[in-house]
Amino acid sequence: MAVSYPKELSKCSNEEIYLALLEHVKKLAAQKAGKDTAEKEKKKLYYISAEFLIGKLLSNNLINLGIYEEVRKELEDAGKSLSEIEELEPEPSLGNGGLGRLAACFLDSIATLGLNGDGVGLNYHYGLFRQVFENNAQKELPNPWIEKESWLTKTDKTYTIPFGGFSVQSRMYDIDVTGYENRTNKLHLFDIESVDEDIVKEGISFDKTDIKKNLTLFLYPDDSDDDGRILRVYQQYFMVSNAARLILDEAKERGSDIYDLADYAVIQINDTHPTMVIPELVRLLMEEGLLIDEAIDIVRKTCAYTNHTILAEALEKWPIGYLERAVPQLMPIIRQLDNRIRKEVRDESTYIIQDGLVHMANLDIHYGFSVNGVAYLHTEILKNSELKNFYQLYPEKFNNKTNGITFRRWLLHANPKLTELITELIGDGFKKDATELEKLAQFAEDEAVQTRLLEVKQSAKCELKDYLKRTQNIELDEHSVFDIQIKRLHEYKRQQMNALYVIHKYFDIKAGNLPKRPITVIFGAKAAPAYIIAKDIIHLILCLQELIANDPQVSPYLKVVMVENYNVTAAEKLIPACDIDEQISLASKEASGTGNMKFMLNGAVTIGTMDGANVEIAQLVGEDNIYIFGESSETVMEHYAKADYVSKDYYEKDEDIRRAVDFIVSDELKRIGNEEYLERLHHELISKDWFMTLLDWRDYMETKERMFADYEERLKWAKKMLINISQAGFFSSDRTIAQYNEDIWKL
Ligand code: DL6
Repeated sequence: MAVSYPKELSKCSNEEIYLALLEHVKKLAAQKAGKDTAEKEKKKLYYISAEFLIGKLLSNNLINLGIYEEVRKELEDAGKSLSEIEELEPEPSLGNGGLGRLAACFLDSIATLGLNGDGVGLNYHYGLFRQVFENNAQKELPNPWIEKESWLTKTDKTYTIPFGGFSVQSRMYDIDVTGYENRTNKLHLFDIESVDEDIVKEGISFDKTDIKKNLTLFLYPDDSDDDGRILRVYQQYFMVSNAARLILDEAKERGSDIYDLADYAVIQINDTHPTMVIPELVRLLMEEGLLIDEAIDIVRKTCAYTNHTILAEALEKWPIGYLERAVPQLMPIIRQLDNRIRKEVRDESTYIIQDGLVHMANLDIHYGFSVNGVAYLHTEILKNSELKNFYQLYPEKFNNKTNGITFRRWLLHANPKLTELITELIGDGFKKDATELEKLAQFAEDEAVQTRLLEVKQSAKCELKDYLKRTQNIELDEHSVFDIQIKRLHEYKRQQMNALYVIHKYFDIKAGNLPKRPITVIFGAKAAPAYIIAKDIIHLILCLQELIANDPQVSPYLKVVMVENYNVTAAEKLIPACDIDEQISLASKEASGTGNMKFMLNGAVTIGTMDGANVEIAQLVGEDNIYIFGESSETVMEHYAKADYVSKDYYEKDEDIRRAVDFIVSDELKRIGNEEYLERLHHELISKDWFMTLLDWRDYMETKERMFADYEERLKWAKKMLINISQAGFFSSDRTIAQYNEDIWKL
């Protein structure tokens, strides 16, 4: 089927071409969806998630439908550029970070493996916020992405969703999820028609109490007050009530008599945001005439839970009062669920209701049939420490599913030149079976291949330079080392440690110790609007960026770049161009990380702690090909247990640390920055430092120096890059999804 352009291709505007391609892809995808569902598979997976960070879809869909090259060539022949056309596509910001991007990778792999599984979430009009920088600080703005013509298809599916005192009418919108040369599945996004985008005033503030107007406006609305938190409960219930109704409807259509629901549906609860699906499904089954014990029994066989964090504060606990107000129909069921546990289980720490709070993860673990962590170390920590009491109760439920990424987006699409080189060296089998990348190891000592790999990297660096110049007016020196840290801003991820290194280097250069080659330290991160210290860290980085750029003594050797509004599109440019990848979380705190996988796949070398999936990467690539530093997770957990970490001790005994930390409140920085923010961050670091920045800082700094020295041995470095790429196959989300299916979903 040919694309139908409105006029001769060379005369079309980019916008006309974009719209024609959008239409064409939707038609092709629909054809494949039609064929597959006609086969009527019995059991279906529902992946419920508050976030789906899907990124732009055009190229990805063209690749998955097998027509990318054909379309690109046709456009090129007519003097048009597909990458320029892609720039017109707005990026949906339906996610915050790794958790949402993982959900998007999973949908891609589910369809690619030919599995019957859809995503279910919410159609946020303004997504997460759009980040802009003003006065060296983050400011949040709405991030609209829904245009008249978009990937969304309005469906006929609507439900009446009851809340305390009122109800709303939902509507389901679908986005096609194309598998790589395979079936098309769906991402179902629920919405209500009464949402009013005009209620948003000043940045992203709006009346949080007007639920009919604000329900699906933003992902993660500000939860610094009761109204904001209750709004999250409304959103979560709206998501799961719609999901549960859809699941029941579709199961019946496929022949279920409801009693056998578990043979027709399996639900993956992605983090605790969708947890209310458990009581809601029980409630809906009871409305169908089932007894509560029957309903619970069915739900227990249907729901599985993925844990994505060990940060206690990130495990949701909702006050009973919120639930009674927003979703009063659910509280009696939750109480019944809790009472059953109280009768069966002695260990009070596992109860669902404690001190007036409903512990969402506890509900998942008691009433789900599977609990998984997202990397080996993370799952071990859950079993042996954070969720130990649950593990003792239900050892059979716990399992690990190390995260993965889709190579279609993060290699084929993001890095066509590397894809081409790999294909030339080992054929294109790796596109379907990522473990074939191991064949690259045979070229590890091949100088011609090493040289070509360095050329590919250089060209990606030039592309990033063009992209940042064009979109953000940032100047990069493509001959400098690109040292990149891109991820959500959180103290446990320790961007502040990297910033302290920058300060150290600044002093070094001032003292005449010049690096062999200029260094560009690139950050990309959004901070949650109410997370004050995270915003202070962004402020520090922006101030350093300005200070160094204006210092003629330092700027030829060191540059700091904070990319504005870091998102999937920016990541697709940054990752292929990266030399040094920063994965420097405090050991035991990063559940997995998936950026680390994307970077290694694109030939970056990682500096990291033994945390999350770094542990598995280190095992695969060996110690010569990753730079590990810092205290182990055991030591860190011991410090927490004994409460014996005192950051001030490190500050006082290490002169370099003290100098770097004190520079935060120096006159030079205060002249550019906000004194209050800088003082607050300084105070936090020396009086609290909950994520132990100063504990690991010296080792970090020394390891980084070693890395910069090694970087100068270009061919040896290229060998490290090659080994990283060759070992990345394990981190394909196709492997992860195959394991979910084999152990949990059994589709
Ligand atoms: O599993 C996906 C992703 C992991 O790779 C990250 O390590 C982890 O931080 C993230 N978890 C969350 C949940 N909340 N918190 N914090 O986003 O999940």
